[in-house]
Amino acid sequence: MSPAELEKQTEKLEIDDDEQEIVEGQTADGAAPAAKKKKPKKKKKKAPLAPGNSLVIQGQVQHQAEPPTIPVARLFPEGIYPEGEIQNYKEDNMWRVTDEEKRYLERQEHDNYNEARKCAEIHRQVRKYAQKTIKPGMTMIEICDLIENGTRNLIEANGLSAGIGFPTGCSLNHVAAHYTPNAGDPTVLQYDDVMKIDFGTQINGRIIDCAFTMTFNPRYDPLKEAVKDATNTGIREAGIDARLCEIGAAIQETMESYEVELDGKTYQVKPIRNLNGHSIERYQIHAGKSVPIVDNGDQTKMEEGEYFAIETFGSTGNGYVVEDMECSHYMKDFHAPHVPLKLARSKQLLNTINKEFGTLAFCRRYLDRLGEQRYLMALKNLVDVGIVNPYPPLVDTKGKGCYTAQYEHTIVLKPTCKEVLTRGDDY
Ligand SMILES: [Co+2]
Repeated sequence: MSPAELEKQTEKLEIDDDEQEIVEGQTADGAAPAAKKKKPKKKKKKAPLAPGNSLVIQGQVQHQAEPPTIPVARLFPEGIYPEGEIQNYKEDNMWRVTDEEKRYLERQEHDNYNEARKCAEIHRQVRKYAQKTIKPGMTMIEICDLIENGTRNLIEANGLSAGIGFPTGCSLNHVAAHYTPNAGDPTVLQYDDVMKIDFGTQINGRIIDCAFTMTFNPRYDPLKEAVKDATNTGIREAGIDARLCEIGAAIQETMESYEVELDGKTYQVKPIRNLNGHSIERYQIHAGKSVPIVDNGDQTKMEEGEYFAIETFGSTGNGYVVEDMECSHYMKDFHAPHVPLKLARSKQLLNTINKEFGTLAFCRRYLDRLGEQRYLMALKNLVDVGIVNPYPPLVDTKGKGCYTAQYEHTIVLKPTCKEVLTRGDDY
């Protein structure tokens, strides 16, 4: 049974249960003949918290609204969010599943996992609406607004403690990553576009980083399939003590086993060899370890407790990206030096950045909405002195036939098992 079917069935069972409860309620009101013996109250089975958009609360099925506006905290009033997909560790680490000490350690972390699961649930609900709603003809700004407003509503955005994790990537075609529109960008989504939607959510700095690819022309389906499979390969190979280069090699092998035909030409899908997954820590989207998507010889191992974004990119171009186009993404350097700033405008802009984003990534549109104006010189100054780093779009070969796709999940290497926090019934 697919997760979607399972969820539907669970929901149906729960509704049946509730109907029964209503009947019992009427009996208690004295509406039924007194002779009727009251049935012992059946212990209500708790609904499994399946990832999805609905939950049964006291006989009501609560659904997310469209567009998404209901804070997830209201859909999960007990404050317990659905677990992601659990994958057991392999071979040498199988003992962890039942080990008492590891189970104890894992229980200690419950609140942290729950926070990450809340972020992941918001991602699932927002992307479900995005996948249903985004159509050719929309501007890139409309697309980002839809996703970002959804995130802000569901997470109850509140400065640094909850909100958007990083700018919404909506890179098109040969552009693989780090494109989001700046104000006035007139770009309109086309039927033949390949768009990577890469957006994030964060609570107390715990960032969920998760991405998918949207296309409308079915000719790209094998490209998407290749990358989805490659990302799932990376997730499967990830684990405590797993070597990064071996994960990369497995991803590469899967990716390259696919071909895609475009305009009568056949392309072997290539991994974009200078793009990586990455470890994530609080308020630090790239925490130091890179997860390659080719065999790069890196012998570094993954470790217990680490969070990773496992992301892979497939391309029908060179399989190599360079920086190009106007920059929209910026982020304060996590180890930014303390530099005395000469320009008052730069100081003021840095105050805004510290207060609103800290070391989280942001884009020019986020400064615009905070009311910042004519900030480009000050921003350049902060870049020049090394406090802020720019992240321009990353592009593969421009030209006919170059398209790139991406899939990404956030996982956590818990003491007893691996949890794919952002898994949904879509990918
Ligand atoms: Co990422």
